[in-house]
Amino acid sequence: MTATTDGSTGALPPRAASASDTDEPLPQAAGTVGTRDAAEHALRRATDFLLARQDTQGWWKGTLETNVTMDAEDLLLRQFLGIRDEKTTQAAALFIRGEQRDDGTWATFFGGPGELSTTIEAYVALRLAGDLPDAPHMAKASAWIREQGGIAASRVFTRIWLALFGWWRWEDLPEMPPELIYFPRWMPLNIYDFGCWARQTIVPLTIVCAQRPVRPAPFPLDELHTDPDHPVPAKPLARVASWDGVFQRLDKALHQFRKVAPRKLRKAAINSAARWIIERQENDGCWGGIQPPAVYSIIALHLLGYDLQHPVMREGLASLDRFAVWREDGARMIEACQSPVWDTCLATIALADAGVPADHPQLVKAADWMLGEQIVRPGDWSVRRPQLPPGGWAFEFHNDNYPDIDDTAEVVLALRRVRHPDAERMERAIGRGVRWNLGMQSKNGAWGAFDVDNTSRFPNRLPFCDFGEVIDPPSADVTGHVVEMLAVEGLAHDPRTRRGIAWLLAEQEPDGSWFGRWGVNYVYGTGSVVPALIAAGIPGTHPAIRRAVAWLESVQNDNGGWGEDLRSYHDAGEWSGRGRSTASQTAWALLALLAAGESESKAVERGVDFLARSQNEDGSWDEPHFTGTGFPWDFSINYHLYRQVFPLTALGRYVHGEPFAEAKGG
Ligand code: R04
Repeated sequence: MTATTDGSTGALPPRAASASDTDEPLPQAAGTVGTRDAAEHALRRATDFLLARQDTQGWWKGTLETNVTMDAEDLLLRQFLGIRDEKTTQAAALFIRGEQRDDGTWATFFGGPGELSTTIEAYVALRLAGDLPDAPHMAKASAWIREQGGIAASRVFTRIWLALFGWWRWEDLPEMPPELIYFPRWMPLNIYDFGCWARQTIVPLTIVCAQRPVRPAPFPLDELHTDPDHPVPAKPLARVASWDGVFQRLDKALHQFRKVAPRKLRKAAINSAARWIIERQENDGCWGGIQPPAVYSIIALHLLGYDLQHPVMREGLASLDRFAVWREDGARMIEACQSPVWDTCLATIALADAGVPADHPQLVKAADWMLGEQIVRPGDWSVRRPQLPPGGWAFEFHNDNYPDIDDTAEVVLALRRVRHPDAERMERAIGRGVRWNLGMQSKNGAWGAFDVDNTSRFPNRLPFCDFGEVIDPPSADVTGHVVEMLAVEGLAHDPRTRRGIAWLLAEQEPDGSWFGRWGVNYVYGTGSVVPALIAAGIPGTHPAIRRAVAWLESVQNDNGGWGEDLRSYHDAGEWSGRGRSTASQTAWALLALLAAGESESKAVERGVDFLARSQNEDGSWDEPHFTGTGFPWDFSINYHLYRQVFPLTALGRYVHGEPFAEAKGG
C-alpha cells in the first residue's frame, strides 16, 4: 500500500491503439485446467479468505484509503488546538513521506498526477514534523508547488488551513456567512440544498470564517508563494450576465456585508450554527461518520470557547483517534470514513453467491449485526420527507443522522440471502428499509445517495465551493441498486420501480454504458444497472442490455480483465472503460455480463480466467488502483475489501448461477 506512482496508468496506449494490458505479469492459465475448475478453486480460496476476516461482532471492515490531506489536516488541527504530540506527528509523517511520488508531489489516487493542494498540505505537515525546506524531498515539492502557482492557486480548504496560521490572508478567501443557517428551506443556497457532506462541512466553516482566527505560525512558508509578498493575483471579473460573474459579485457583496453585518444578528447566527452542530454529534463523538466535518466542528466549537475538557470536545477528539489506522511499520493513516455496514452487506451477498448456506452461523451473525444497525429515528433527510418513517442504514458504525439509500438497498439484498431464526424480525426490518427507500425517491424517478431532490445548481457556483461535489443528485449506480432491491422484493411492477427503470433507460450513455457516481466509473455504473434491469424483468435481448454487453466487450483488456482509470471522470472520450485491469472492476463487468445471460461467452470466460490467474495463494487479490469514488476526480477511495467481495460475487454467480433466478421479473 506504499502507493508511490508507477506511472502505469499514464503508460497505457491511447484508445486508438489495439494493445492494452498484456504487459501485466500474470501466470498463464494452465492449459489443462478448465475455466470452471479454475473458478471453483478461486472461489473456495476467496470464500475462506473472507470468512476468516469477519469481526467477532459480525461485521467486516476493510481499510478505506484516500489521500494524505486527511493526515495533513489532522496534524494541522492538533497544531491549531495546541495538542500535537511527537508520536502522532512522526507516525503521520512516516505515512505522508511514504506516499510522496518520485517527482516530489502527492497525488489523490494511486498512479494519479501530482495535485497542488494535496502537495501543499503534505508539505506543511512534514514541516510540522521537522522536515527542513532544503531537504531534497522538500525542495523538490516546494519547487513544484511554486511552478504550479503556489498557495494562491490552491483550493479554498487549503487556504483556510493556511489562514489559520497567518500563511494566507482571510480577506483573500471567499465568504461563507453564518447567517446562511437562517435561510428558509425554500430559499436558494439554504443549507439543505447542499449535499449532506458539504452541509456538515460548511456549517462549522461559517463559524471559523466569521471569526478569522490566526494562530502563530510555527515557521514561515515563503517558499510556497510565487511572490514573497504574496499578493493575490487579481482575477478578472467574469461578465455580469454569466453565472460566474453573478457569483463573483455576490462574493464581493458578502465581503462588504461582513463589515456591516449587525453584530447581534451575527452572534445569534453563530449560536444557531453551533447548536445545529452540537445536535448532530453522534454517540461516539464524531459527525456524520466522516472525518472532515469532525475536524471543522471541533475547530468551530473551540473558537466559541468550548474547552478541550468539555464532553462535546473530549468525545469529538476521541472519535478522531478512531479514524487512525496504525500500520505495522509504525505509520499512521487517517481514514476519511469507515465502511463496516457497506462492507458487511457486500460480504454477505458475496458469500451467499459463493454458495455459503443461508443459515451459516457467520451469515446469521452478520445479519444480526446489520439488524442492530438499522436507523430508527429521523435525520436531516426528514427535512424534505417529514412524514416518512425512518428505517434506513448508514455506511458507517455511527451516523444515525445520515442513513443512505445505497446502503439500505444493499443491506436489504444481503438480509434476503440469510435464513435468520427470527424471521419476523427480519421481515419487519426489511419492510421498514424498503418503505424508507421508496419514500426517498426523487421526483425524476431516480435515487440520490442521502437526500431527495438534492439537485440545486447554485451550491456548485459559489466561489467557496471549488472542491468536490456539493450536491447529491440521483445517480445511475444508486438507482440500479434500489431497482434491483425492489425487484427482489417483488415490486418490479410497482409504478415507482417502473419510473426508476425508465430513468435508467433514458440515462444510458450513447456508447451503452452508465455513469458511476460512487465507483470508478462507467464499468461500475454498468455493473450496477444491468443486473438491476434484468432483475426487474427486462429481457437480456432488450436493446439497452445488448448495447451494454457490446460496450463491455469492446473495452475488455487483452489480459481478459477490465479496468478503468480515474481520468474517465475528466476525459470520458479517452478513458471511459479503459485502464489497467483490476479485480473489482473485472468483477463488475462480469456481474453485468452474467446477468445479461452471457455466461457461456468468450468474454466471460476470459474475465473469469483473469480473476483466477491474478488471485494470490491465500485467496486474496491485490488492488493498488483506486476503484471507489467520493467525489468524481477530486476525492477517490480505495476500499480494501472491494478486491475480495466483488470477485467472490462474480465467481460465485459464474459457478452457481444468478441469485433469485426463479423470481426474475417479479
Ligand atoms: C459506495 C456507496 C455508499 N455511499 C457513499 C459512501 C462513501 C463513503 O466514503 C466517504 C464518503 C464521504 N462523504 N463525504 C466525504 C466522504 C469521504 C468518504 C467527504 C470527503 C472530503 C471532504 C468532505 C466530505 F470517504 Br473535504 C459523503 C453512497
